[in-house]
Amino acid sequence: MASKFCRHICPRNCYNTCGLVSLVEDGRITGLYGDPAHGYSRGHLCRFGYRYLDLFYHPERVIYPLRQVPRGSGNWRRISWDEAYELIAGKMLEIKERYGSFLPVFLYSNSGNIGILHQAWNWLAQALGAVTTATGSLCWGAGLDAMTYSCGLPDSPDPENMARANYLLVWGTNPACTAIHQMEYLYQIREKGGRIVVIDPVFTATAARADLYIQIKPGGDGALAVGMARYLWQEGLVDKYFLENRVHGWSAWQEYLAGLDVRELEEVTGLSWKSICRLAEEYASHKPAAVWIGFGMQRHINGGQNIRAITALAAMTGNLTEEGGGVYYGRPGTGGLFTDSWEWMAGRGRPRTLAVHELARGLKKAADPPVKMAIVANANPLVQNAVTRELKNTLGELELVVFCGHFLTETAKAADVFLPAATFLECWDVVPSYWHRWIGINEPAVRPRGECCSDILIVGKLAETLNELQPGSCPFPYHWTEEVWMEQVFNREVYRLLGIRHYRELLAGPRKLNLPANPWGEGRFATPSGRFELVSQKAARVGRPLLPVYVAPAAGTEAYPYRLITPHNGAGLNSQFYNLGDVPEPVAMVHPRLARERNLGSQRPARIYNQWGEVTLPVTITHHVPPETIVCPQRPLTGGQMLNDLTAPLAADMGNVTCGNPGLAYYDTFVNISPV
Ligand SMILES: Nc1nc2c(c(=O)[nH]1)N[C@H]1C(S)=C(S)[C@@H](COP(=O)(O)OP(=O)(O)OC[C@H]3O[C@@H](n4cnc5c(=O)[nH]c(N)nc54)[C@H](O)[C@@H]3O)O[C@H]1N2
Ligand SMILES: Nc1nc2c(c(=O)[nH]1)N[C@H]1C(S)=C(S)[C@@H](COP(=O)(O)OP(=O)(O)OC[C@H]3O[C@@H](n4cnc5c(=O)[nH]c(N)nc54)[C@H](O)[C@@H]3O)O[C@H]1N2
Ligand SMILES: [Mo]
Repeated sequence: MASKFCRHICPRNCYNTCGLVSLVEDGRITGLYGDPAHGYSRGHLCRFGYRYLDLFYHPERVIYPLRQVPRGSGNWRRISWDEAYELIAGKMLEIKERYGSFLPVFLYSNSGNIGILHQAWNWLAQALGAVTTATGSLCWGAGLDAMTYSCGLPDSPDPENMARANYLLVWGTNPACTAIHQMEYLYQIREKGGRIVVIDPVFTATAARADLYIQIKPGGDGALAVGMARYLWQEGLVDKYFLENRVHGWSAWQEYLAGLDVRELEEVTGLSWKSICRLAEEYASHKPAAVWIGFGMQRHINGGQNIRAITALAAMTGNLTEEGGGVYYGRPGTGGLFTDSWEWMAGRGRPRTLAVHELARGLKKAADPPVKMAIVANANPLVQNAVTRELKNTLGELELVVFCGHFLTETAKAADVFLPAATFLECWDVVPSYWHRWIGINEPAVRPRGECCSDILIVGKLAETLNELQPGSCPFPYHWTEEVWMEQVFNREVYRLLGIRHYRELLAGPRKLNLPANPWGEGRFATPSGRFELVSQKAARVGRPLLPVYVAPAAGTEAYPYRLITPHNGAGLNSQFYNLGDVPEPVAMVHPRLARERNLGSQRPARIYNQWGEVTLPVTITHHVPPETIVCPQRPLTGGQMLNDLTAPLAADMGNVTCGNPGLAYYDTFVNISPV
């Protein structure tokens, strides 16, 4: 029996980006394990990683191109790839003929697979130039901008070094659910006597494992941070040398802190002044102290500003540059590291960009020319984006909708054509992490199932068809094989940082980028002043506050008084893995007081509604959530319901600088609830 082992990197949009090894016997993958050579995941996987083969060989996986006539009918039939490409390319060219450019074609790819070669659809958009795309991040844009204002570049220390901290504030992230391998480093902090504090409106699985849990009011983080800053300043618990030599704007910041109204901070945070001071005292007296700023915290209209205030604490105490200490957030994976732009991308006109937080509105309103066709790949916007019902209606009005993915998701069901994508077990790729520094290679273990094809080769074939139908219409290099693409994206700088000369060397095992453990360890910042910036002219120029002042959180209305938080779910990853079975039913978590107020019964269905939509879910009554907040961990629902029907198309305060448009304030959605 012929057998071999192959190396992989999990390409899900996740902190962990684990290494895997597959066992292939007679052309079939028979085993999948954690790669012990991966220095961050160290041979471990998560509950989904261990089940990839069930997904790979899933009976419902779509492995042939399909066409649905009419759209939405469920009447899918198998078509050939040639038919699919000709249909799509033909429509694109017909549109171009009618409107004079590809601008009516909307190309949308998100984070289904974060591998570099899975940027394929974005690269196609760049090759075509004048198309319609979406910018802004559903994920982490507000925080990236905040880090840019404070520190110059969005970057983060090596998370393995977190274990060296003696104190850790886990602020608005729930790693027990969303970053399972980082928990190991958290436990190391505790084992050596360090302290872990969780700041979250919800008593999470991570909070349950902390030394101290602080239940903050949602969006009140900036108020807590400036309150702590005031105490540190008043008590002289600051690093004077650092403030005088490495920080821009210290005196302006002191003036602001002096004028703060303590009662107001108590009101906004829901915490007593005494407990705010105690937290500041603890934070300042343990060195090195680290803050892990989560993505959850920035999904608010004041999220970016709140993060600026938190980074100020690390600067004031000098923790920012300490080994193990400082602020952890994340680092854009490509970050200029891998090559992702080429000459052939230039010169075809500029794209029209729609803000992703209000995509439905943008698509509908686009005029001169209107949007007529959509290609959606690597994404499930009818589950994951805001106001999903509106988005569905808008897609329904287009002339052609193309979906590229693995399963008949909500978005796929709204398409005319389904293009079956290969999975990471069937194609080449390199998948950098936005959290740790390990880089591994993904090699195809087996040929793609059925007629599946990797995204990069699908895009290539589409480009080739465009050129066949109209020579010169698409400069995307369709003759490049996956291996040529790999050669292209790796460059001398990556090779230098990895200490290798060719990407194939990574088949022997992942390697770690040779980067400083703390990007700010030397006290140098890529800001205009070269210092950590409390005062940011860059922020002021785009209408953000000059200083990291706290901005009031969003509030409900009389009609919709309760906040709906839809955090990431331990039962799946975004909309993925819910088709594996053994998944707990979706629920709405409410506090006993709210249950009494609204007459809600335990496990009884309740209607949750606002101006955008409604869903009906069974209620779980728990003290783990605050009384004014309903918590529904995000996931696809069944029976045609969509949680994100409720999600308001609301912009976060930041995101434009790093992502081209603001992030989405998912957790500033307000609803009402009543028993059914
Ligand atoms: N309510 C609420 N909504 C949220 C959030 C929230 O906190 N609350 N969080 C937001 C965040 S942080 C994010 S990142 C977004 C994520 O939004 P998306 O990136 O749209 O979400 P995914 O569910 O990961 O959908 C990816 C789709 O890609 C497909 N896919 C996987 N691999 C491949 C591949 O190799 N090729 C192709 N073509 N397709 C593939 C999957 O099958 C899946 O259908 O959701 C956002 N939505
Ligand atoms: N199992 C699993 N893992 C995942 C994902 C998944 O869906 N499932 N998704 C991946 C992706 S795309 C992302 S972006 C990350 C996200 O992972 P996280 O960084 O953990 O982000 P969230 O789940 O959005 O929110 C984390 C916490 O923030 C809290 N929070 C909400 N509002 C506030 C606030 O105003 N202040 C404070 N202090 N806390 C607040 C929420 O209650 C929640 O417990 O996880 C990744 N990993
Ligand atoms: Mo995300």
